[in-house]
Amino acid sequence: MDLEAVCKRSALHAKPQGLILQYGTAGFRTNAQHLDHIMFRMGLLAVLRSKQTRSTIGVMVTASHNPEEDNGVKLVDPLGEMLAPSWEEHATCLASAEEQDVRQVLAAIVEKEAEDLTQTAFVVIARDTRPSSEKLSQSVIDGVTVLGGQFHDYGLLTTPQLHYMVYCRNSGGRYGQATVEGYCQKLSKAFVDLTNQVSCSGDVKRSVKVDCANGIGALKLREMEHYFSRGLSVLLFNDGTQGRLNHLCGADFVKSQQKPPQGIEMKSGERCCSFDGDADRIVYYYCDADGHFHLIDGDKIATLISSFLKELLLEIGESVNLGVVQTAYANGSSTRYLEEVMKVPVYCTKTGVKHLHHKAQEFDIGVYFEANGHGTALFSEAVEVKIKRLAQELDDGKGKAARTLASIIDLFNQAAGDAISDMLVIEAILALKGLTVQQWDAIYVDLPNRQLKVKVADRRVISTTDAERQAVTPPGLQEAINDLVKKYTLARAFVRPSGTEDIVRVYAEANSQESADRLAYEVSLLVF
Ligand code: NG1
Ligand code: ZN
Repeated sequence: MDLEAVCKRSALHAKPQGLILQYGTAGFRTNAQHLDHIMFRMGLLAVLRSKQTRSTIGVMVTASHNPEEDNGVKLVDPLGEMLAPSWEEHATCLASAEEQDVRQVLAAIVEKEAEDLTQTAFVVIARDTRPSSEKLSQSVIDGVTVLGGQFHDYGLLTTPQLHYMVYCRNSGGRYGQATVEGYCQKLSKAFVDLTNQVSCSGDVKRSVKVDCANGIGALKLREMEHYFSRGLSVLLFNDGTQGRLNHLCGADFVKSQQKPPQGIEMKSGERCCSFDGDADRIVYYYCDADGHFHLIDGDKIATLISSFLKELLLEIGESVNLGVVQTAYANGSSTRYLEEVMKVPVYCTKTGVKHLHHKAQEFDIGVYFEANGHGTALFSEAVEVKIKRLAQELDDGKGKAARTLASIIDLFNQAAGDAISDMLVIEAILALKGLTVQQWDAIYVDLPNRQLKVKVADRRVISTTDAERQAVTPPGLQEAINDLVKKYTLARAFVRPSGTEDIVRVYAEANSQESADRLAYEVSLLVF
C-alpha cells in the first residue's frame, strides 16, 4: 500500500477542518458540498473491505429520499447486504480523520483487520440521478484506484440494483447475471410466467400508475417495461423530466404526509404506487368513490405477501418455517392480524433494514418490511432448491403451486428491498388472486397513528431497549409514557433518537385519530 501516494491524492479531496460525519443507518448523508472527501475515503475503504472479504464490494452514491441538494454514500457487503457494524466504525473513523491523520487511520484498519494487502480488490460503483452524483462517484473511483483496486462503474442504477449486482458477482452466477439486462430478464421472466396463468381469462390488460419521485426509478422502469409489458402496463409520473427529486412526491412524502403526491392524476379505485428517490421503497394507495385517500404501506404489503406465500406452502403441503419481521413503527393492527388471524410468527427489530434483514435470514422464508415500504422476502437455499425441484417433478395442483412459488422466489430481490421487484410481486399476487386494491386494503383496518419529530439539545440522552419500544434513559421517561398511554384505548407510544436526522421521533397510535394525535403531542412534551 503506497501510503505516500494515498496522502498526496487525499489532499486533492481535502476534508473541511472539523467536519465530523457518522456512518449512520444508511451510510453518510448530508449536503453534497461536504461529501467529496467522504467519497474518496469510502473508495479507499471499499478496497480494504474487498481485500479482507476476498469479494466484490459495492459503493452506492445516493441520498435516497433526501432533498436534491443532499447526497450520500453507502458500502454494500459481499452478499448484497449492508456493511458489517465493525466496518461502519472504520468508516466513521476514516471519514472523521483530519488530513494529516488519514495515513495512520488506514494503517490501524489494516492492522486491526489483519489485512493481506497482496490480495486483489474489486469494487462496483453506481449512482442515482442527483446532479452531484456523477462527480462524487468519480471521487470514489479516485480512492479505489489510488489503492490499486480494480473497479466497474455501472453508472446510473437504483440502490437495490447495485445490491443485486454485488450479490450476483459473489455467488458465482448462481443468483443471476450481474448486468442490467440480467436483472431485467430475471425479474421479467418470473413476472411473465406468473401473469401468463391469469391473462388467458381474457381480462383487460392490467395497469398501475407509478410516481417515480423524479428519480432513478423512472429511468430503470422505462428500460425494463418492454420485457413485461404483455402482463402489465406502467404509467409513469414524476419521471424527472420536470419536477425536483423527492419534492412533494415519492414514497417518503406519501407515507409521512398521508396524502397523494403532486403530479399524479388519480381516478377512484385506480391502483397507484410511489417509489422513493433511489427506488428501494414502495407504498401503494388509491382514492375511494368519495375522494378519500387510502394508503397501503409496508405493513399491508408484508401481509399480502406473507399470506400468499403461506397459502402456496399449504397447497404444496410443505411445512416451512415462515416468519415476518417488523419494527416498532409497524401498525398494531398489522401485527395483530398476522399473529392472530394468519397465525404467522412476527418479530420486531430495531429500525433500519440491516436489522430486519438479519432477523429474516433466520427463517426458511423471512418476509420483512418497514412501515415506510422498504422490504423484501428471503428464502433459504434449502427451500429454494426444494421448491424448484418440486416445481419440475410434480404435475398436479401441488406442482402448479410449486411453480408459482418458484417464480415468486425469482421475482424477489433477495439482496435488498427493491421498489421495482416489490411492485411486480404485488401486481402478480393481486392478478393471481383476482384482488382489487380496495379488497387488499380491507384485509385489516390500520389503527390511527401519528409520528412527530422533536428537536432536542442532545438526542443521545434517550436510549432504548426491547427493539426501541421502551426508553431506558432518561430515568422516569418510560413510566411517564406508560401513564399517558393508559388513558387511551388500544394505545401504544414510544420515543427513539433518529439514526438519520438530529431529532427524536415520537410515535403514537390509538383507536381514533384525535387520540393518536393527542397522545403523540403529550409524549413529545415529555421529551422536550
Ligand atoms: P431513522 O431516522 O433512524 O428513524 C429512517 C427511517 C428508517 C430507515 C432509515 C434509513 C422511519 C421512522 N425511520 O430512520 O425506517 O428507512 O431512515 O433510510 O421511517
Ligand atoms: Zn431509498
